[in-house]
Amino acid sequence: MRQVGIFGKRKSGKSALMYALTKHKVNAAFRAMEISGVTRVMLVDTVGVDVEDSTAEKSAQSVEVALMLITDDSFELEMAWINKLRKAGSSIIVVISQADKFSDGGKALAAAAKEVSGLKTLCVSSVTGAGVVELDEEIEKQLGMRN
Ligand SMILES: Nc1nc2c(ncn2[C@@H]2O[C@H](COP(=O)(O)OP(=O)(O)OP(=O)(O)O)[C@@H](O)[C@H]2O)c(=O)[nH]1
Ligand SMILES: [Mg+2]
Repeated sequence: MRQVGIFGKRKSGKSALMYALTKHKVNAAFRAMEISGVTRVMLVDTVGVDVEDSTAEKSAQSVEVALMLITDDSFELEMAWINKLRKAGSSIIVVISQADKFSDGGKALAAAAKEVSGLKTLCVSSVTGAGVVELDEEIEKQLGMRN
């Protein structure tokens, strides 16, 4: 099955994002009566990239699209993982996670991350739901499921 992996440090919001994306997917599928959209792709939650022997290491080899979560401006470790994922052949989307915690909605951090990584960067909050639809659309775009 095609896999989309969720990567990030401990407590960066990986599991919450997985739940938010899944919930959005299921709701959208029921609206469209198109359940295939839910089952075609598997979302993979991983153990923090800052944990030794992280499951992220194994997942990095098999995901087609990787979401790399960033929550603050020290994202050197995330950048190292981005390079690793690139080498493994994954497309990568940078996610400013827990965006509701920033007074500017994560915009400044997103600009910095985009500058450094050169990658598509989106601000998402699993609590308010802000950015979830846009992220889902971007994932589908990277998977070639939409233009
Ligand atoms: N305000 C806010 N809090 C969030 C958001 N997403 C997650 N959290 C909180 O952040 C904490 C960690 O979230 P998790 O989703 O468990 O993070 P994780 O990356 O899966 O954590 P580990 O699996 O332990 O590495 C929890 O207390 C969540 O309630 C968000 O979008 N906004
Ligand atoms: Mg988790």
